[in-house]
Order: sequence, then C-alpha cells, then structure tokens
Amino acid sequence: MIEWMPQSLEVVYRSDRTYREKVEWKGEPGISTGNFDIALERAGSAWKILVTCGRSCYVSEIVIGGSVVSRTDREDLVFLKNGFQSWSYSGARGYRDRQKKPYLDFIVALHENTANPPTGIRGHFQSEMFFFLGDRTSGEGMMMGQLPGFDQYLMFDFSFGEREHLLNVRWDINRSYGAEESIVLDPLSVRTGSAGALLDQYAEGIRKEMKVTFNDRVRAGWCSWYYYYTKITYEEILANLEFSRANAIPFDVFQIDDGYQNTVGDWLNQKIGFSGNMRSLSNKIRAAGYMPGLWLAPFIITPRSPHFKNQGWVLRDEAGKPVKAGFNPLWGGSFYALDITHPGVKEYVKEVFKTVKYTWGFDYLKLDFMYAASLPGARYERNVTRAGVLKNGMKLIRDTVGGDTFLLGCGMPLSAAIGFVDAMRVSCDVAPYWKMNLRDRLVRSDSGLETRGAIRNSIVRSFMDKRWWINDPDCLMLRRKNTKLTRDEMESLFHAIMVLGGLLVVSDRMMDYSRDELDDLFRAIKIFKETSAHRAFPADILEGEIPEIVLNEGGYLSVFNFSDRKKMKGFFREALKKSFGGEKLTLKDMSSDETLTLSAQNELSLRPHQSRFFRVEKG
Ligand code: 9PG
Repeated sequence: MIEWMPQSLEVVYRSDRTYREKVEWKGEPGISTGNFDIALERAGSAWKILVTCGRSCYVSEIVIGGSVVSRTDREDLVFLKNGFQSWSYSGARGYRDRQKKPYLDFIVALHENTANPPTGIRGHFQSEMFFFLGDRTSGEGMMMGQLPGFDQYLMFDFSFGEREHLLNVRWDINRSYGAEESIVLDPLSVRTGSAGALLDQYAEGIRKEMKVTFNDRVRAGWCSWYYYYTKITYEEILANLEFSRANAIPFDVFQIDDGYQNTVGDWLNQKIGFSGNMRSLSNKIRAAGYMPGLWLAPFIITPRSPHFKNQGWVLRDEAGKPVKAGFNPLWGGSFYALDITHPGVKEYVKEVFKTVKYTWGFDYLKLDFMYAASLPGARYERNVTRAGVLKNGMKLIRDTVGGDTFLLGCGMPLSAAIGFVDAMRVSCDVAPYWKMNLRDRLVRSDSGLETRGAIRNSIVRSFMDKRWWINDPDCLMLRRKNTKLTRDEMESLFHAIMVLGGLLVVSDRMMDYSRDELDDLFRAIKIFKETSAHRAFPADILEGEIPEIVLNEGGYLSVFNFSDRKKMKGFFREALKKSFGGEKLTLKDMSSDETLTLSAQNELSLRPHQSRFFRVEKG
C-alpha cells in the first residue's frame, strides 16, 4: 500500500515583490487561495488543474505540498529519479543515499534544473517530469508523471521519512498572464502498480496522446567528438570518410561534431580548413553513401562571437547580468544563454538553419546545449514559460529545416523534446575513462561525464526508446589505444549499446583500427541491425544504483557488473522465463560462442566492470 496525501496548495506570484498564497487542500474539486481560483478535476488517474486570477498577473510557480505514506519499510523503499535533461543523473535512490550538490552555479545550469537542484541532503531527492516510488522486493509502488501538453516543467521534491515521506509537486510557470487568460497546468498522473509496467504505460500513453512520430531509419553512424574533440580538421574528416567508404562500413550517418565553427554562436563562419568547404564536405559524405551530419549549439553563445554585442540577444537575469550557461575551457571560458524570444535572435536562428540545411546540405543535425533556452532570465517575451521558450525554439528550427531533417536533441530537457526530435541523448557524455575525473568530482556533481554514468542513464531511460524518439546512449569507442577504458569496460559500453538498440554511433579515428578493431565494428553493426528493431528493458531497475540485467525483446540479454568488486550474478532466470517464455532457454555468448543452458543453479562470475552479452534461444 502506497498513497499520496496532498495537504496544501500554494501559488507563488510576483508584482512589486514575491507573494505566496497557501491554503489547505486535501483533494477537493475547487478552492480559492485569495487572489486565485483553482479548479481541480480528477479524470481517471490524472488530475487536471485550471488556475484563474481575473486580472493580469505574473505567476512564478504552483505547488501541491503533502506526503506519500507507504507500508513498506524505508529500508526496502526506492525512489526512481529522472533527471531534467539528457545529461542529468537518473537512477534508483534509497533513503541512505545522497545526491551531490554542485559547488558552482554554472555546473547546476549545465547539469540540473536550476529551479530544482540537488541539495546534498541524505534522503532528499529531486526528480523531473516523473518519478516512481516503490518496494524494491515486490517492484510495486506509485508513479507520478506529467502529461501533455508539456507547457511547464513539472518538478518533484521528495524527502524520505520513517513511514511518511514529504513530497512537493511543483509546476514551474514563470510567465505573465492577461486578465482573461487562465493557467492550464499540465495534468498530473498518479498510478500504482509495478515499476516496469507503469513506466511502459506512461511512455505509451504520451506517445499515443501526442501521436508522436520520428524518423527511425537513421541508426548507425560515425561522430568526430570522442576522439578529436575540438581538434577536428577537414583533412581528418575526409580521411575517416575515405576509410569508411573504402571498407564499405554500413553507416547511415557521418557526423561532424563541435570544432568546425569559428566559435559557438558564430555558426556561419568556420575555422580555416572548414571555411568555404561546408558544401563540398556534405557532398563528399553523401557521395560515400552517408547522410551528412553536423553539430550545433544554437541557443548558446561565447563572448568571442560578434553577435554577443547585439542589443538584447544575450539572456539577462532580473538584475541585468548576462546568464551564464556554463564554462568550457575548450571554448575559452564561460558561455551564455541567448534570449531566443528576441526577434533578432529568431531571425539569426532561422538564417543559420536555412544555411546549414539548404546551402551546406546537412540533413542530420545534433542540437546541443538546448537546456540554455530554458534558463531563468528576463526575456523579451514575458508570456511564455521556460518550457514554452524551448518548444517555440524547436518549432522554429523544425519549421525551417522541414520534416525530412533528422534532429538529435542533446543536453535537452526531456519533456520539451517530445514530438520535436527524431533521436534524443538520454545520458551524459561517455569518455575514454570509466569513472568521473577529478574536475567533476571536485565540483561535486553526479551528472558529470563518465562512461559508467552514461550507461546507467541509458538503461534507466530505455522505456522511452521508440516511443518518444530513438534513444541515443552516446558513442561507442572500440579503440584499444588512446583510451583509459580497460578491455572489460570497453566491452561493457559495447554490450550496453548493442542490447539497448537505440543509436549506434562510433567515435574513433578509424584509420588507426587494427584488423580486430575493425572486425569489432562490423560485428557491432551486424548485431545492432537485429537488436535495434526492438526495445530493451532492465529486469532489475529497483535493485541497485545501476540495473545490471538488460533484456532486448528481440531475444538478447546483457549482464553487467558495475561494481568495483568481483560478483556472482544468478537471479535472472525468472526474468528471462517471464519475457521469453518457453520451458527451456539456452544462452549463447555472442563473443565466445559458448552456450549456457538455463537452470536454477545458473550463476555467472563477473570481474569488476565486466559484462556478458547473450542471444536467448528457445530449446
Ligand atoms: C561538444 C560536446 C559533444 C557531446 C555533447 C556535449 O563544458 N561542459 O561542461 C560540457 C558539457 C557537455 C559537453 C561538452 C562540454 O558535451 O554531449 O556529445 O557534442 O558537447 O562540445
């Protein structure tokens, strides 16, 4: 038994200063806070909420306070947290866990929802868009989630107690309304059941309601980032392209990442080598049989861009200071958010995308650092929510490049991306190392780049794949040199990408491949052709910080050991029987061809960070 007990309703609004009107609310259909009338209607498992003021107002947020009461001992209770954007930490948390609070504001902007950041307090967790709370052993519990239209960001603020756990449900509004306008809050769905089924129903319900469509035919490719970073050159792109063509590597897309442009926010000027060559580059990629892909971060800008000085282009806070979107040494320091509601910025964005698509000929666009559109600030347009700003920006891009352009969202708040992107990064960046480096540990973030965290997010968010978009688990690196990943770690990334079946994008200097490495790539693409037709799901999503048993519905299984110690894994037999049926199942190891017949005694011994990848065969 698990139950939501709402207790209060609060409207936070601004005129000469910030006001809070809070009243008791226990589920009645209508209530007044004083200045605001609120109609709350329960339609099936969802709450529909309408707020009216009767005169013009600026509403900051609306909060339902209360608690969740559960009979499960908190030792066995798990909070499944979803991060704000692609890179933000997602995973299962218990009452003893602690989500790190970043030291620096720009890290919060880069990794989290600035309106709902981690607090660093033990047992206190934030989730965005949805969460699940339930019993680790039975898998049963409650899920709350935001439903369309996704006009606001919906934030959950959860604190473990003994039996009663505090929960604030917060709609981020931050926009002004005219006297005749009412505020339609995105509906809140509240359901109980088992974690896997609830996540599936939630994703499926949204897909159907929004009639989501996306291009699911572009699935394998090459990307320059994780070998070259910003040091990419025109010659190296062409050398990889030639290698790929000569070896007939069956990629769909060939994507140039960050590093070709003059500076971020100055897209129509390029570095020497790329300058004047963008069209010939896309022509050459197309001639090799691939879709030309290009990276852009259209909603941010560095002070080195000539547009930085344009009046009104850079987003400013209420005090008039430019809003920092992050700090990147590779770009020479701090970078800032653009006010994409400004008419001049809109014109520029349109011109950039027209040029990229129609003059240069790129059909696959990786749109990065998209969270910046939604950072808090004083915008030119005051009557749009933070989510609305990003959605309008996406609409502008989509309208400019047309429906036949493949859009990949990255660093992007999830709810605002549904219906706009074809694929979506659901994880932080992978890296040629397993665990977060010193810089990210020092700034205290759980969302910093690392291969391990990227795999965790991609597994936890696998239920979104092929429903809202194609999941991008970030790149595969097969190189055995120029990397700190051990063989076991490299294979774990390989197995995760294989079993998940979303996108497979390799990021190596392919000319350096040995025969074995090139064979790995061909093998990866071949297996991926089969797995990518199906969705995958973790069988143990509540069991630990990172699920370790992932099943692909096409009949594949990956078993991981994400811990730093040797481990015996042996409890996946039931999950397999449930998913694939059949009295007798055989597991065929895809690397060694070894076969295992499933029996109650089955156990796998796995080294730290090791994994195995199997085909599940009946009989
Ligand atoms: C290009 C990269 C790649 C990568 C993206 C994104 O400074 N930073 O904190 C920072 C965060 C993320 C990041 C790069 C820098 O990665 O996810 O695939 O396209 O941008 O710059």
